[in-house]
Amino acid sequence: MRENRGQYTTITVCSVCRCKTLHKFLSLGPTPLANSFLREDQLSAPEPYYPLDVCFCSACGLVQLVHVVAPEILFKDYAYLTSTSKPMEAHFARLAEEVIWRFSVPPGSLVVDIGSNDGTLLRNFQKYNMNILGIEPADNVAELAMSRGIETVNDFFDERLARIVFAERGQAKVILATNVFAHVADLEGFVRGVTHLLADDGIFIIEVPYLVDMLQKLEFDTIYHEHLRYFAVRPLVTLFNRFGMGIVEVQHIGVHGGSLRVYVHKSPCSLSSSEAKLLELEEEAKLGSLETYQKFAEEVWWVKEALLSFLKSLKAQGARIAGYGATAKGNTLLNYCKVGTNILDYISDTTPFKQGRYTPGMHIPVLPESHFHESPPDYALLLAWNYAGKILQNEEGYRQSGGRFIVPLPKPKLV
Ligand code: DWN
Ligand code: ZN
Repeated sequence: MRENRGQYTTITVCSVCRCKTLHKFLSLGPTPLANSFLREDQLSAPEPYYPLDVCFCSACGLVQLVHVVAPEILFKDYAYLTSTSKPMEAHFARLAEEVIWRFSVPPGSLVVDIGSNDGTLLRNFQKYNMNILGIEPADNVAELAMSRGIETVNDFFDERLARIVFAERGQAKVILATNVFAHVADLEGFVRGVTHLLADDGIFIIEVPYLVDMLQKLEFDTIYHEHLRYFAVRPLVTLFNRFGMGIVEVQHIGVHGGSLRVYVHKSPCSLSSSEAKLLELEEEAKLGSLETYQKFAEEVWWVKEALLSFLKSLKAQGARIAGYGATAKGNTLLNYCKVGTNILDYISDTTPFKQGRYTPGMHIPVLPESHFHESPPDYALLLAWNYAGKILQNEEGYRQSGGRFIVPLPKPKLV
């Protein structure tokens, strides 16, 4: 473990409303970065750990991390590739079609994807002859996208970059930010950049994990340093209002354990029925009350105890257990619950970059999925629980031959 003062900052005001009304309710303890998979030669070196604490703003309702790790440390070299999860490819193909048909986006329109990763989403817009542009800060990932024919600016998106893109390419008809809005350190600069680059009749679309799902399904492993905020509709309304923008529609979708897809215009608009319905749901879920979060923190502690004793009892019976999916969220789960190589023999994963490496903190070897099929464990701990449906279907053979999946949350369950 290594202390990293100077590489993270501690927030004093809310990143949405700028109030100082922040209440810390959960600490997952010093934790390594969720995507810092290690090479074998790095295993004996001290590993950087950062505090992982969460607070609630009682003024606007935003849930956010207390400590912000410098974006260059998190995102310049990145392990996660969208295309390694087949269900996400299908999800993004549907998203592109919905956007194009719903907003009648004509061919040739500028479509900008912020946090474009390997270009999985943009490829779908390319098929419809859109003028596509990816913005991706990770050098290795941007390079891969370029090699796949996706024009990509290798940089962080902010107001400065928005002005450059605008000067070179004109205004964007569509700006997408899927699974990146919660990751942005300078949220205000980001939104200002969007208002600058977006055409007056353009549409800005974000997808973020939904706080209600995280609380109700105890998805505490969604918490890691990359995710600075855990959004609900109410703080999003406050945020976009501050910039004179308006939410056109909000969809509650299934990806990543339950997410919000939000369609935003550059100008204010009246409250949509979808927005009103979710605001009501948030009232019912008591998202405005600190006690809701304190209760969540207690439940998180209980689920850790339950998972660990469940896995230990299987081990005591001589079971062989492996992890399935070396996910970022899995590393929160493993580090917080202290599940190491005493419990998991290995974790199988489809991402070439992760294979042959070790998980941050617990140092569990990551092996290709072929290994899972050649040497199937008695139990597979499903760390990629967000794809449970698809994975259980794909692994029908493993299950038929007696293998069992363990779904860890909201409480450990055998499938
Ligand atoms: O926001 C973020 C989300 C979108 O992606 C990031 N900050 C980082 C990343 O989080 P994650 O790693 O928890 O995401 P996934 O999509 O749950 O990761 C899936 C992982 O599991 C990948 O490494 C691929 C792997 N996988 C697998 O081995 N077999 C995935 C599937 C579907 C499979 O069948
Ligand atoms: Zn606030």
